[in-house]
Amino acid sequence: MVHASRQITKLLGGLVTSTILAVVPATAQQQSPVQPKPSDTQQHRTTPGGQYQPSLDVLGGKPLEQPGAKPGEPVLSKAEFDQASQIYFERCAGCHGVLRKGATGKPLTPDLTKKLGFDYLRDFITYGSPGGMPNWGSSGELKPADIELMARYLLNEPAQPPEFGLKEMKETWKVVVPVAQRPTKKMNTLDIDNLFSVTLRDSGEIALIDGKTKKIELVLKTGYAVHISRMSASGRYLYAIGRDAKINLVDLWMDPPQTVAELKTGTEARSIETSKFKGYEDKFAIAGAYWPPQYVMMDGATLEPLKVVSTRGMTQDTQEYHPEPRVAAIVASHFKPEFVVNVKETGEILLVNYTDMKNLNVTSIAAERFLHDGGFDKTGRYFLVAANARHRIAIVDTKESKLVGVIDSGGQTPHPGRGANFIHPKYGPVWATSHLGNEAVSFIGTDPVKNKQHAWKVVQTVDGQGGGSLFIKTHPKSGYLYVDTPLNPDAEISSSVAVFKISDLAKEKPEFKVLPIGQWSGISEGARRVVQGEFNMDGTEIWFSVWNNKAQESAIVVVDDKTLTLKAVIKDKRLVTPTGKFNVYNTRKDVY
Ligand code: DHE
Repeated sequence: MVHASRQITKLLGGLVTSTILAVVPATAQQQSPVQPKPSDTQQHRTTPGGQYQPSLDVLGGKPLEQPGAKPGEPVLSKAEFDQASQIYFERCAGCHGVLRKGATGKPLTPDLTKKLGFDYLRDFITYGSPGGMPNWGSSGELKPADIELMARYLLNEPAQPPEFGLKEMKETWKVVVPVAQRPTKKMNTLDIDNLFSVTLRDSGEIALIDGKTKKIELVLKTGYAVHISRMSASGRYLYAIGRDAKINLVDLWMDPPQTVAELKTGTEARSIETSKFKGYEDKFAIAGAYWPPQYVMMDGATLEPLKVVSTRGMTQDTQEYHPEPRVAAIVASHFKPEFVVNVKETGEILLVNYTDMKNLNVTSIAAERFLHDGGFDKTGRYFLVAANARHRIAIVDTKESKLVGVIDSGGQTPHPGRGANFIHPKYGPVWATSHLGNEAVSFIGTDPVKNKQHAWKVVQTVDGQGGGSLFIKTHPKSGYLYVDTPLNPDAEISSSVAVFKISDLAKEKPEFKVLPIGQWSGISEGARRVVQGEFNMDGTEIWFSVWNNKAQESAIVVVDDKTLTLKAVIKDKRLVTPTGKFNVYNTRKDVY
């Protein structure tokens, strides 16, 4: 499975213990002053939550300037440095940070690593720890020579990847079709609102698939491994962002739709959104970056970068400086001309007002660290976001611009995607999340007016198939709640989804039905991970990706929502590694 190794990235979690002893000069040959505890080096299995960490794929492939070795530090040749940097950014930086200052994993700056010494580092990388550090050596993921190299690399100063400001962005900015040359009305016969934009992860493309005929209308070249697609408020424009922070702006009115502008907003990115407040429809776009840590606001029709804002700053709780707080989910407020920007490492939720970019007005809400993904409640007023490594959900009132609260999610490592909204038979309107770390599926009351006693509480948790869930989905017209489990270690579980009947949720132990989506796809090879359900526009069918690696066959399986039976299988040699799917209408209207 292509992404398995990329996601097993939790390196050295729990490495720096409180038992750091003496300061000693470090060389590759010296004896370690501290030895890993036997319990720390025992063979362990990395949890799905531990596996699902960012791999900075693009930074890993970029040339970096090598910091000179200080006296006592092991000297690395240029080739060794380049190889170690690639391993570090692809597998370690997601947890330990680009600058090694720590994130969900411990800091690994030389002042700390030198105290631990070469042997300790080598053994930890080899055996991992039950605290979350993968056993890179004993699992066979890294060879002994790579591990020795990494232990030496960590005794040196970290390399600082380059910044990416307005000047660099402007150098990448291309308006392929100027606004004046674009059509003034829809020129094609496509049913735009029922189109699905499907990420073809490993081919660097998106496919536009008709929601009714299931025909692939178009495959468009994009940046590297598009993460999400979002639509402008009118539905005319589609924005896709690659992991390499390259944005493609597609005009869906053209015949055929085509990329009309491009821009790179950094080196690594995962999020994009467009202005939705009345009077600002289609006007602005915003992209968040993992590296450099910043967000960028752009003209909605041309992608001209207008304002770049760094997210470097203090953590919300301990108020310590963090040099690389990544930008995770971004949504557009329906109540104010604001973007809701979630900053992972500082735990601040920023309400960025886009009416005056020169005198930028940002409301900074101290929420919880490790914000990742989330969505609105059914009224579109409250935004619920997972602070995944803290097992909590932060809730923001976008009308009043304030924090409603931060609550325990009811499970381990919540991962809602955008979540799922429905009327619970006992508790009224709820928003749901599943979890990466265990089988819990939690329902949080979202109606502070008619169901005040249940609002902003986990009113119920039910057991799904197991841990390793990434996305949960329903639709206002559906009577079912679908929970995927693509990262579960059991192949049968990762290739199927659990479905709860919403009207059964009042029962003490609601049962779920398992849909064997991988099997329904008719594909017999590969892991057939089933990921991210997405409804069609009228809420009658739900589409799942059957995600195999690049060399293998993948598919999209369409399920009839009324009967929970197989409706169609979309197979095509162009469907390379399909992952996220974004129905134009549901995405632009925040229907989930
Ligand atoms: Fe995602 C959403 C980050 C791995 C598929 N992913 C998001 C969002 C963030 C994010 C911040 C929310 C965007 C928003 O709402 O503005 N994802 C990350 C990572 O940092 C992580 C853990 C590791 C990495 O290196 O990227 C990661 N994500 C994955 C995958 O491996 C997935 C399954 C396949 C892939 O294509 O890479 C994946 N992420 C998705 C999808 C969404 C998403 C499909 C949008 C879901 C939705 O319904 O809105």
